[in-house]
Amino acid sequence: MTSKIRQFVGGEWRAGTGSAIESRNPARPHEVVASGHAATPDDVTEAVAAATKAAQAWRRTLMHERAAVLRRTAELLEERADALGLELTLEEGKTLVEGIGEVRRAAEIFRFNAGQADREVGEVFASPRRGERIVVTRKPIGVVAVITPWNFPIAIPAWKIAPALIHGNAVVWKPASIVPLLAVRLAEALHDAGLPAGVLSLIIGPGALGSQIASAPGVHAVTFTGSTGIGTGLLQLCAPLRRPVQAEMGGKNAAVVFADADLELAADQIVLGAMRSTGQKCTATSRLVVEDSVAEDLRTLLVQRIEALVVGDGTRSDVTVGPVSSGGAQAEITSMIDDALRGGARVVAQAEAPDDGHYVPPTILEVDVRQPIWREEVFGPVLAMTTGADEDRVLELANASEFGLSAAVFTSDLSRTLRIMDELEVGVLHVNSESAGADPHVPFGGVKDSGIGPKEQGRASREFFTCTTTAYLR
Ligand code: UN1
Repeated sequence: MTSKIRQFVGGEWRAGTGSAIESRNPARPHEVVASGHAATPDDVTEAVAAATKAAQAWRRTLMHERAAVLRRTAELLEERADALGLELTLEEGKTLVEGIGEVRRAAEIFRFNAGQADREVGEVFASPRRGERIVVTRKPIGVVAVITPWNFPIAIPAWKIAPALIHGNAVVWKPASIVPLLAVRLAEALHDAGLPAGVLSLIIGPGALGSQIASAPGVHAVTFTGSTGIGTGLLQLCAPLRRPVQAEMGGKNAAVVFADADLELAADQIVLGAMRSTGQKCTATSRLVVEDSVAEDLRTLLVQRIEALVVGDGTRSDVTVGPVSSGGAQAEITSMIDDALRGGARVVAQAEAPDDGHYVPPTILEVDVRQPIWREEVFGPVLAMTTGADEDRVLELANASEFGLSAAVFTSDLSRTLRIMDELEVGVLHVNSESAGADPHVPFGGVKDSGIGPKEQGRASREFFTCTTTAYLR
């Protein structure tokens, strides 16, 4: 049964009067999951006007009242997790375990952010002048444009919308148009939880609507997750408006394996990091650097694990890797693998994949580090591998990237770990675990071309979603 794509503007659900849009199941591409009509530029104008109006009252509600709405949203998402998780799998392709897990993760993010009301909200400083205190308070920034990708259709929206709301902002949200159904579900949960009209609007449609929201008069800040190309475009769009942009962008995350590592553990974690969510995470492991002396042993362990993967329709309980998101993504990733092979790369391991959906076989390639596949983000189940003679060379290879989101380091040497914490140019470092994964209570985000603006998640998120006033009280 096909679900309805609806727009949510100023507290009202509407059908949308733009062009016809639909989402399809990447495991069974003939199957339409949701259909309806895109929003129009007029919807955006209305949504921003509604947000501007609603923001005035929302910022004045008690933080604990806002927290109650977020907590109720978390409960509703948890109650609906199985149904929404299935819809997520049908629309985005990840396995059902990943789909349901993601809905629960979104609930957890709302619950963490509700808890912000119980934590300190400002700072007090001593004054060098007698009879004075200096107090730093935080206020909402106003109306925030939220632009989200397709690979985490509910968790990434949650980790932008929840902090925006708890800190008293109104939101105009444009999700990726290939996963509209989960966006509708999250807006429904917020509406059902009692979010006042206009505090959140949902605009589904082509990318131009995202640019319109980001640059609309009345919007104060833009938070974005997606490709480095689109993020850079948003930065350019917003610079002359002097509008802050938080952009979480690409990654080319390395796993680094030293000779002293537990190789079985490393092989397990590398395959999870590279292949979970079909490699479609900005935090996925997409490069592997191994110390020469253990490379052959690690290859053997990786081959066993890759061959054990079951690629297929994510609704099947035996499947461990789903399809990629679309036919376009499938064609692009396949051509990157083919180009790499033509350029001299060698297949280390490859799983079987069916040919009746948008599947790409999970693949590990041994590459020359001058090849594009070593540098460019693939966003699919592909891991490029090389070796290095010693710690210095291995770290040099790991750092030789324009990106700097996450890394996974495998070692049992504490001194080495401490050196690596200083030397690796990444925003998120996992030692003896896979490169992906992010807890809701700690900062998340990259360095170099992977991100710009304050970090997301945890208390760090308030750096973006609030502005401060430094008050000298005498
Ligand atoms: C994770 O590692 O579980 O777009 C989350 C992305 C990241 C989120 C990764 N912003 O893939």
